[in-house]
Amino acid sequence: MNCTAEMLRLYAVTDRAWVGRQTLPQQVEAALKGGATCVQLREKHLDDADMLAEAKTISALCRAYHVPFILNDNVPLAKLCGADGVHVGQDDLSAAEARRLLGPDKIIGVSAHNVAEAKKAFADGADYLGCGAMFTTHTKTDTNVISRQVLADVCASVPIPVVAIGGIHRENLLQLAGCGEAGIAVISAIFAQPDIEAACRELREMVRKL
Ligand code: TZP
Ligand code: MG
Repeated sequence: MNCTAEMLRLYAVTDRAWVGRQTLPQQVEAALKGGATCVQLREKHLDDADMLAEAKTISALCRAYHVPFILNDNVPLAKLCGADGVHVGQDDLSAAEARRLLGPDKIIGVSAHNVAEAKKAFADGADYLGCGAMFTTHTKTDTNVISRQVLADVCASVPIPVVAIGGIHRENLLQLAGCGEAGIAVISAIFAQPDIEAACRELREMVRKL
């Protein structure tokens, strides 16, 4: 097992849409100071050279805070930048292929929207699942909202930890209590906030009640 439930309590997923006065690494460091337990670099538009440079910087930061660093989608780059693992969606390469390329020790996360996808990802060697979207979100438009019951069914269907994602913020977070998830994965409720460190500290405190 490469991934524990503790690692997924407060999973900060980056989005440079809100990079302003601070750089993305500075924002990530604020999230780490506030108690993020895992960081995923999710870049949809950077070229490989820029992404590699950024991934190396953020990977080193996460290592300093003893927090796993996960790269979205890009398995070859994950190998090059020293990431602890990758996260793949249903339209990316399979967990089995990612495992073959990365070896037994890296963390592999897979997005699952239902029990069938969850079971397949587990059988393919996933270490954790991301499940959602739990609420309406403006951050990712090509996603559908699933019910609490689907989240609970996904959590019960596999022996690996599941992190809930999608539209989660301080006002709706506790609606997910009792579904069996290990924690929450969050973009805008962290990176769109004026004080990222304080936002993380508050969310980290709240996830104790899940
Ligand atoms: N996958 C499902 S919903 C989502 C992703 C990446 C977006 C999450 O962003 P936010 O801002 O936390 O709703
Ligand atoms: Mg993807």
